[in-house]
Amino acid sequence: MGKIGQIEQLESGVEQELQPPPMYKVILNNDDYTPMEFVVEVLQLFFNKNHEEATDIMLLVHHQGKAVCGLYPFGIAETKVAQVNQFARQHQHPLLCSLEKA
Ligand code: TYC
Repeated sequence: MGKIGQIEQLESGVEQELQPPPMYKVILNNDDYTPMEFVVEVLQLFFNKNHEEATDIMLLVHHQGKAVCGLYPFGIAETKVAQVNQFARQHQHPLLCSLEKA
């Protein structure tokens, strides 16, 4: 067990704040209708990927059904999911972004 874990076990309470926040995976899910180039644009706009990285992730989703596009604390993950789903709806695409505990 690491040092921070030991402190937490000895004196649970204030020291809990030293723990890193729980992280959440932001997931892109495949569908049959969203254009590939739109997904690449989403990955560049919301997840700071370059065109090559974005294309690789998009193809992973296309072939596997889903892929992780980023790992964030809950508030940031939740905001990314809402922003991506709103952006997709604005453009009339069914693209679905979701969240899983890491
Ligand atoms: N499967 C889509 C197509 O063939 C492309 C796609 C990729 C859609 C990734 C969603 O998250 C996605 N146009």
